[in-house]
Amino acid sequence: MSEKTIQFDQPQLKGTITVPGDKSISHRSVMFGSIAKGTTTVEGFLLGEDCLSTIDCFRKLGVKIDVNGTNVVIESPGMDGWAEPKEVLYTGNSGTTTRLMLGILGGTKLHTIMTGDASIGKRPMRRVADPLRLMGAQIAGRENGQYTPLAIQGTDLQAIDYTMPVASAQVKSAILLAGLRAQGTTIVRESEVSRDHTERMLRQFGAIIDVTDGVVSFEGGQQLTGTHVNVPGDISSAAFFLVAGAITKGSEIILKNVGVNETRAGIIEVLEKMGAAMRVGIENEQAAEPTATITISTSDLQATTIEGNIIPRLIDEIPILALLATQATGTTVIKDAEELKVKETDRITAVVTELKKLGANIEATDDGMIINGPTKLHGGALKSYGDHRIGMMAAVAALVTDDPVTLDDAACIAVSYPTFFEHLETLLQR
Ligand code: SPQ
Repeated sequence: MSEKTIQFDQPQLKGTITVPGDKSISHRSVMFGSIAKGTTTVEGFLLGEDCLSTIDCFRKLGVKIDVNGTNVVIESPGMDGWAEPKEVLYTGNSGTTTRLMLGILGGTKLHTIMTGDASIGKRPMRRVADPLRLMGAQIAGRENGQYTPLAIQGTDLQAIDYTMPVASAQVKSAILLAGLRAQGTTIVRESEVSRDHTERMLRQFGAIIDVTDGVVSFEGGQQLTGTHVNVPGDISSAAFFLVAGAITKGSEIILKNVGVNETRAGIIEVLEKMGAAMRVGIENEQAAEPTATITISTSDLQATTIEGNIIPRLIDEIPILALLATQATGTTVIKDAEELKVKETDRITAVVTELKKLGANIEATDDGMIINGPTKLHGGALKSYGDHRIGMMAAVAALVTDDPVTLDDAACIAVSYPTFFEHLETLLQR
């Protein structure tokens, strides 16, 4: 545990930061680079703990991965050349690593065991294991494969036509990755579109894939070819500074290199709807993953309703949007977000409990929360529950509290944003 007291005296945030690499895309760059035979180079890789867990797993499978700052070089013999690991594959705190690896490992010829930290041990895995079993995958684990540790005996797979019961990019991606090795055409049907980095990267690595009206389909047995991946900045990390800039008096922040893939950029729409003083300059619309420079200033915010198919496009931003709503005029309603309950912690309970400690007028509902604002927040002793996004929400809250915020475990922030406090320091006007 690393307790941290966060205190600011009439803070103002000004200046420019370049947001670190996207976590979802960084994971996938290593996974795809390891599946492909040959060399893949990655630029802008996120050196967060979750992505380092993914690298560690593939090294244990015999893939050569060199990390030099945020540049990564992957040299792989291709999936058929992977070695059966002598050790357990440790996925740390990373749901993405655990769930996507399950899809990848199911179609190898290898026996592997995967486990993670205490939080991973509580996160549901049958949402992935069940469709993979329909493809023929052999997966064993606690409560019939619901919880880690998971043992996977790789085998031949058959394609499936699967209708997603929940909007989840991890479930979709695990099936698509297993589909690479399956016989036949794998089809995944989504009623609400989740982040599509896997589909985009499949194309980047040379696969032919069709995406029409929420239906993803592609032929198994396609070989991937090593390539260059440019990882944009993570909009889920940028979100903390977008909100910090909007709620902290006398601020103007420029965020560079923010990934604005439309399946991730729901927060921009919400900020616009709430009246944020923000400019979004898109730079390379044609890139595999477009980016933008975003400027945000102190804003006069109005409450809003966040619901329906925008939820998967901003699911990880809800903790920080809840804080934003405490500073907006009126009642903000967040619904259709029950998926928050199965993240690193139950993010509905965690957000409501912690913001209440600061004096927020916020109530939990079954599928979200209701927040009345604006409220003057005071200080307090907050818990992160080991969840990086709750930790960063607490730190940003300290910008608008009149007393210090003490955070029980600030180290967990390194999961996705190891330079978070440095960036905050850069922006603070002393
Ligand atoms: O990897 P992990 O731990 O699941 O990370 C989180 C996060 O907040 O960083 C969720 F807790 O992001 C997920 C995201 O919520 C990353 C992800 C992906 O890269 O595919 C997809 C989302 O999860 P899901 O369950 O909706 O597919």
